[in-house]
Amino acid sequence: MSSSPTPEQDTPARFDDQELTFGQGGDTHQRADKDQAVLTTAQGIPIADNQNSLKAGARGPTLLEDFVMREKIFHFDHERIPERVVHARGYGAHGYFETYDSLADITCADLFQRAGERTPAFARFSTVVGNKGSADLPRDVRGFAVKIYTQQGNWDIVGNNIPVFFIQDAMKFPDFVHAAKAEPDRGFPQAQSAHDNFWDFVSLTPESMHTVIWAMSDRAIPRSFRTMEGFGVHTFRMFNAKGKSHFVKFHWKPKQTVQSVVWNEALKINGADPDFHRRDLWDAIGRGDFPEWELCLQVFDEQFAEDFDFDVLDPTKLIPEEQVPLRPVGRLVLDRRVDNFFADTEQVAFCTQNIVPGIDFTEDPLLQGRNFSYLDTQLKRLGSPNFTQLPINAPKCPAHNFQQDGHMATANPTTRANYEPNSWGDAGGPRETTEGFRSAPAPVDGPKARVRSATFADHYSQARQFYISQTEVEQRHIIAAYTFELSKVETLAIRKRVVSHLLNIDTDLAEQVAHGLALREMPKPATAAMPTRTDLQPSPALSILRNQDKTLKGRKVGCLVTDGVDGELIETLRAALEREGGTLALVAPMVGGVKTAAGDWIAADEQLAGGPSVLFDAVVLAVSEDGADLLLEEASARDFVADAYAHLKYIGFVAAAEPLMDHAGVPSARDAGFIALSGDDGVADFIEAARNLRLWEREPRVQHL
Ligand code: HDE
Repeated sequence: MSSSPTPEQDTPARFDDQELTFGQGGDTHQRADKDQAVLTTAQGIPIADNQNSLKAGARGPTLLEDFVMREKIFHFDHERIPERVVHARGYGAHGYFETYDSLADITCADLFQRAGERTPAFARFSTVVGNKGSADLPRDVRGFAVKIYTQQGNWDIVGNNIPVFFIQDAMKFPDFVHAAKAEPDRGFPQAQSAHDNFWDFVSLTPESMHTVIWAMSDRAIPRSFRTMEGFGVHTFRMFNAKGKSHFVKFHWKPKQTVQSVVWNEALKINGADPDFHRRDLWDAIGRGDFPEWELCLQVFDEQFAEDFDFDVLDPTKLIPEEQVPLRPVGRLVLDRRVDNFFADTEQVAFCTQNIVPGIDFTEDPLLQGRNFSYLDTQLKRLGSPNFTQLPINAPKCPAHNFQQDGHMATANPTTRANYEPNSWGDAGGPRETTEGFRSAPAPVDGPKARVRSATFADHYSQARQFYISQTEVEQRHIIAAYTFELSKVETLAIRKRVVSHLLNIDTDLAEQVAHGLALREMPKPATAAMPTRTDLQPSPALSILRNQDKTLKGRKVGCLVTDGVDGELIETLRAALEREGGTLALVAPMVGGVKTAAGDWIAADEQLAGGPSVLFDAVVLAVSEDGADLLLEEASARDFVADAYAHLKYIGFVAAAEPLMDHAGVPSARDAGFIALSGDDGVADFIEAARNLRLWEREPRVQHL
């Protein structure tokens, strides 16, 4: 198997010294030399001219007999496959799952039996609402899907980065998705929930209120795929060799710590680098900083399920970690980029029904509907039931059955028997095993009916619990997010209807959003199927900021440099950051680089116009006096500083940068987020401060709405 190229290998070694010949019309011909593959058609016929179609005369019509061109264009015409109806935009990577200890007490699933065993895995992260070509940072739930190629078949945990979902019954999924995606008459907005249809639907669907408040929190604008939690959402079952069954919920905890961006930054990142998240994953793996998540289980029994405040089959509810602590059972490490985006990330086909012996479903009505949907959608998307034979989808353990034929069949049986039972003995093909998948014998009883269980009726209590578990900073962000989104809603009645629900969650939240919308009249609280419980205690685990590690590991610092920069300072900074596990990117007026005060040349990573500060976790202004002077006339330099300030970033600076900071509107009484790089400890002080990632105390000075 070929390994991913290192960053240096990304550029072809022979770039500068290729042999070129030119044809009659000046067209370029690159001929294969002895070490190079020959260009052929799909049928293997060598191609002499890849520049010109076959014509009757130099200026005449193209001939139908030109099979080389026809095959080339035919294939191109069919390059696209349908994008995913949801989660179209995504990015994946390979890696492995490592089991910590035997979990035999809980499950007989093969991958959990042997401590330290590594099982190959593939993960795909995604946004939900946007089309395949949309940007990485809309306000949206993120998909977090993992395929683990176990020795007893593929197990897919097709989860999200938010532990609950908008609806309780699969029956409502098409309505929800239609309402969230672009409005059908106008075909926009793209990748946004900030529009009438989304808010109309959710405000008429009170069960969505818990997930909506998560979506209005910073969880919906992650800094990186690497800094997201993942959740299986539904309650699943696990059972051990003796048949003893437990309920479980799956959690992925990022080793990189959870981190989000701020909303104004997200808006700008979408313009500056729409591929921000995929590039980040690609880069991290390329530099050997392999992202890692710990798989943790919440394990509980029927009795707990009976006693718990909510129905464990209701996917709009979570179980606070304080009530059922997480049990770490293994880790997922992503250590290999895809060799080809289409082959792996596009063609990977996740399915909630890919489950292995020892794990089972519950009757969660959303999960039950998903179990139908995924296989069905893959057939449409990949065009053949043989998508399971594609390398990314094929199990890595032996797979034998009597399925046959179909479009693009590549794994074809060679034996006579294509049915079972048969009397062909050893030549008769595969047989059943007593070790095979069995469903947990959960009793099922009841009349057929289209009903929603009364135990699903509390729609507000956990939304309130989520809100009161947040820090004040996070609550402010939630208020601002509702205000932003509802300000894009044109219909006043919908804005009011949402506020009427917020009144059932938290009065202050509702009032602040109403104020932000300049609602002249406060609506009455929405009619609630069940009153909001006020006895649920805050769950600190639900807050990002209460749990964030202070670290620059895996983070990127952007340093603005000009000619005359202090080269030693840059080297000290680079070395200090590398010790932290972070990286330094130099942003210069020209990408070729700058000349240091000592006359050395240092190459830049970004040109200023394409390297705004939104791309970095912290910034340094290392300009010279002359350089700062020139940059005073450069709008992108002003934005670099003004945005870093507005986005609450730590800013290291040299004295020569002061005029630039004044020009960018930074108040002259610099706050604790500004660290002078003068003196011996300047760089160390900056690193220590920047580990905090954001100076939240600054926020009230830069944002009131
Ligand atoms: Fe999905 N979902 N979903 N979903 N979902 C799909 O399958 C569906 C739900 C999730 O990276 C589709 O291959 C229904 C919850 C992820 O390839 C489709 C319902 C959760 C991905 C589908 C849900 C998810 C999908 C579209 C409600 C979190 C991307 C393309 C009953 C636990 C996987 C595809 C990837 C993709 C159906 C709700 C996660 C149409 C019917 C809840 C991460 O089959």
